[in-house]
Amino acid sequence: MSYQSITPGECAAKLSGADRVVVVSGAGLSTAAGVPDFRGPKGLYVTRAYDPEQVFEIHGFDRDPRPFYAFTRDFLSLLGTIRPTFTHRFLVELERRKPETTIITQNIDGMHQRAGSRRVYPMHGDYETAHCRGCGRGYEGSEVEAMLEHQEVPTCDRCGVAIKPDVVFFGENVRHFNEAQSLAGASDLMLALGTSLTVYPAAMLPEIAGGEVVIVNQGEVGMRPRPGVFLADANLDEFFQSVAAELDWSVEE
Ligand code: CNA
Ligand code: ZN
Repeated sequence: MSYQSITPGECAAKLSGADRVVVVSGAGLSTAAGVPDFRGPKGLYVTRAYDPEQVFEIHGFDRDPRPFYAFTRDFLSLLGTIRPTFTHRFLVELERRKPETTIITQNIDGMHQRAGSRRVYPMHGDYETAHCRGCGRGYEGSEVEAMLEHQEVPTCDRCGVAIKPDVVFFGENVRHFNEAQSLAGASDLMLALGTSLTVYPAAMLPEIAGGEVVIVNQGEVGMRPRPGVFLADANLDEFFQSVAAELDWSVEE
């Protein structure tokens, strides 16, 4: 069985008929803003600018947190210079019109929140808070950022061990998984956007979706086709510009 393809017009019609829309978003949503993904053509698994399996691996961090902080320095300074994409802004409009819309994101870039989406569950955590790996003391993301100005690795005031931002690493539990599961089950339409659907457990959410699923992703996705799952192999911003035009929604800058 192959995927049933879907046009922006058909996606617009599905959105019109839905109330409980659940969006599962991935790194592809932010590539147009200039943030490299993992598995896309310019992703970190291809360019190896950073090795994700080394940078985001919890035992590796405990042995040597420097590779993660080298990545983090670059990543945070990049975030300071970029803006949400059209698709981020489209999702803000979607929530304005359909207040039960929820976003479950695998992204750690905070772009949904910056764009103005309110019901956002960052399954892979974010840089808003941090914890010491030694004594567990909590820190604000802004404190860690300030320490980065004069320390290669921010360390705990109390015990001297490295502080780790609350970004979920390989080998750690994801956040909000129970909510994510029940939201997926209760959804009447799921949009899986810019995700290769290969990182578990986020990748299982479309499998347990209560209603139809529309995947918009350029390139391969790791989900088996089944009835009720539609795929557009398309550029996200172009696709949602067409969806917005079909719906006659104006999307704010
Ligand atoms: P992924 O496995 O890198 O997949 C991204 C997918 O998006 C790929 O299939 C790309 O081909 C596709 N894609 C890229 N650009 C576009 C576009 N403009 N339009 C349509 N499709 C596009 O990333 P996933 O999110 O599936 O994997 C989960 C990992 C990646 C999570 O742990 C994230 O934390 C992690 N990650 C996050 C960010 C971020 O926060 N922006 C960046 C890089 C990696
Ligand atoms: Zn400590």
